[in-house]
Amino acid sequence: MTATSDTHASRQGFNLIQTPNLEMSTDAILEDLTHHFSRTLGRRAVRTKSPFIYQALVYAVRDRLIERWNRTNVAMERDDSRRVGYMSLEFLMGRLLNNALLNLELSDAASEALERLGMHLEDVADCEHDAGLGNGGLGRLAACFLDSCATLKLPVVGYGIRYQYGMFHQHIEDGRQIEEPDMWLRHGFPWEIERIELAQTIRFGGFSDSYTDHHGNLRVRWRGTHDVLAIPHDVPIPGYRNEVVNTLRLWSASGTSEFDLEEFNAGDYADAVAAKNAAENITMVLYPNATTETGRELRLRQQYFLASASLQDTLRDWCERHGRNFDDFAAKNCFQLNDTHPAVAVAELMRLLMDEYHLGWDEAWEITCRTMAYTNHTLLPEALEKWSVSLFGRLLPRILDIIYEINARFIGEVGQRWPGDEQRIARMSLIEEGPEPMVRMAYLAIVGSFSINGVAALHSELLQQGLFRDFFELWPERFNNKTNGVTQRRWLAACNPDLARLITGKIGSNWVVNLDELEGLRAHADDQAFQTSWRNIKYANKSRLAKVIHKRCHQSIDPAMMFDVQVKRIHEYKRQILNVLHAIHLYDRIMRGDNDVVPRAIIIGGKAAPGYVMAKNVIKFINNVARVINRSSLTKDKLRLVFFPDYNVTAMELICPAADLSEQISTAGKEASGTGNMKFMMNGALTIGTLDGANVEIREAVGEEHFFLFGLTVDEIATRRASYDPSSIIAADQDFSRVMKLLESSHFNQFEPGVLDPIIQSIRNPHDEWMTAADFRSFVDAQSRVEAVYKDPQEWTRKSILNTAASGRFSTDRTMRDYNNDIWQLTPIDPDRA
Ligand code: 26V
Repeated sequence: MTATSDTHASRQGFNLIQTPNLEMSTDAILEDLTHHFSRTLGRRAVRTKSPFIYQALVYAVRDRLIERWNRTNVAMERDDSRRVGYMSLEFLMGRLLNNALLNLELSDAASEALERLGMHLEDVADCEHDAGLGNGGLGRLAACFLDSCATLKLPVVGYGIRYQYGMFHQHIEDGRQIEEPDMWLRHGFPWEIERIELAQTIRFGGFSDSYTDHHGNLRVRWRGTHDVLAIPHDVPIPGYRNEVVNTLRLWSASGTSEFDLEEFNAGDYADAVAAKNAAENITMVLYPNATTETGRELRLRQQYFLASASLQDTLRDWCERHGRNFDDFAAKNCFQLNDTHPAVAVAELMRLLMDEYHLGWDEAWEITCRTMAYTNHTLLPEALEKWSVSLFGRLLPRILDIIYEINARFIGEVGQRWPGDEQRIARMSLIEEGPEPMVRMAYLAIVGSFSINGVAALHSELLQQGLFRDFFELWPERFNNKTNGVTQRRWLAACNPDLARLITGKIGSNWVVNLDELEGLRAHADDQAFQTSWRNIKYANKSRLAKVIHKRCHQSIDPAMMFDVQVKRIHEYKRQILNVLHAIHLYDRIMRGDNDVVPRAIIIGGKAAPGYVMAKNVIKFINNVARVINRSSLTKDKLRLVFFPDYNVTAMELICPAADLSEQISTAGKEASGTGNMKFMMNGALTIGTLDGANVEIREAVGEEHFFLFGLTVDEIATRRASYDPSSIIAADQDFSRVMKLLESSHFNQFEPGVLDPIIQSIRNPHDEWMTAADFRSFVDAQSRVEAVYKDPQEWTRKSILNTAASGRFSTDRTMRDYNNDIWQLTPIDPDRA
């Protein structure tokens, strides 16, 4: 390609390394802020809470990021760095301003500049809308990974979708969830840079057709397609004070002009515009994770759109730098698949290499299997993705051909290893046979990947021994564990500044980049003065949260109460129901005149997928019980139950520094890892939890005496299931019987007959998948141990300090080092070397 060397030369010619960094002083920030406010945005009057001051500040910060961004990209090109494309349908970024200021060491300058205009950074930062491009843990994990990769200088590009509407907003009316669309782009997204010059064409529909090329080779082409343009929008991801700025590339769908013109010539102007609209639908909305959302055609379109755009982008860049020589492609590229959502990338890379770049099957397959790596995030069978063969054939006919061929060759391999084992072949086939044959996306991901990992030690073990057992027997060397983490920059340094300062005062500030150094706090766990400061900060954080709760829920809670918190998506397996049963038990104790109840505010928050009826019933249940408890004069200083509405990343930044007790109470074997558990621990909460997901490792790290364990183990759950009889468990337990009696006497739904029946039935159902009743007694006993410790503030504070001290290994810095050592093998970027 002649264009190749030109592009390369022009990039080299425009040498950005020579550009000096913009100044980081207060004066310089103020000057740029006013410049952007008046010139870029064309505004005059400065009003507090105006989104334009926020935007102007972002532009001033972005200018400083862009220089570092350019230098990072120049360094990666110069060194021909091996790189990773982290492919994810979700990046739950939250707000970006505070994080960018922290990482660029600009917080003070920005704050002072705004003070000179009579404004506070906090108020200005409050104008930022969360980038809620994710459902929960999986999406937030991807965002934490990006922060850690940039901080470790790892050349990792995030590839995702720029949804017009992110995670819906939640309102509560009559105790029920009401969804409202999240129009997060209404005032623009000042962090992004649209790069129309890098747009890619994505094909859908049509048919595949073989032909013979000029050299007499039999080839396949995909014809008669309906095409959509994928336009990248780049978001800068700054490392912590290290001159590196990585890229999150989000794709947005747009109609292609060629396609419009074709329709237009046929005289169907309106149809042409409608088709453009249909194209743009692809990136319109983030899908909520509910089983009702499975099998939806638009979701498969999103998945293929992301996979194809990202792979084409990587191949374009490769060819610009190396021409059409793919000898080193696998040595220089790796794609990490965040769950099976982008797993169609396995077949798409085969298609691109064979049909577009004319490699043979074997060569293309070797490249694919050496570049793809797959992370599994769930054991729940209903969450395992399958797409009907007929939908695949209609939407992506050429991709279906390739999947069939991959499967035929794979089945051949299984047959050689286990001759005559037809059952095993049927179990392992990428195609599930039946009246409606389905493509099993997890199996496609496994067959095409050199690495398959789970997200906590227990979860990875269960994958190998259960869900993926057959594959583990075939390729044990491909399986590994990578325990999740969270970034301490957002989840301690930024969200809990007072605690961060106290910690730094004791052990220095290096924990911000090496979280293991928190171990140094152990030595101070018994220090009375340190304990007092620690407790005072927690109290102040609780007061801050109490104020927000008062504003949003019109509910007063005393910061002296124990803050007992469960915030996460509403799902049956997470057992919010169990938490409410305990709240009812405490209410019952108070009503019986028990004066020993430790004053407690139970705070529950989370969204239910709009189509997940039972999860919505759970929200109604929480709110109904809350209304009764909070109205009683007897409970006034003893017990509050609060449903925190519209829980999101920004809410967690307020909530986790204020928690005393972290509820991690899923049925053992159901929560792959959990990451909220890690945020709470880092901020000094004690955990009450089952032996599930990363709880196991949290307990190990802090020591069993500093963790409130309860509930059946994975094995016990399996053994008990066969003879599970909730009603006899209830009858044999006085406390439980009283709780159920209150529930069943309509005490919490006096004027709403029957509304809680689904909840009651699920608790009493012998086939209750989540076995809530089985863990009631053990949970209540563990909560009594919590009360006993909470009554001794010194002991509680000591345990709180020890929890923070032991949270070092739950940094995504550690997680990313593990991925890099075992899977990616990247060399850090060196943007400073000329
Ligand atoms: C599934 C679906 C299916 C229907 C369409 C939309 C959609 C969106 C997401 C999902 C995936 C659910 C898997 C998941 O979120 N797993 C969580 O991953 C966290 C990070 O590893 C982990 O901490 C949680 O335990 C795990 O539940």
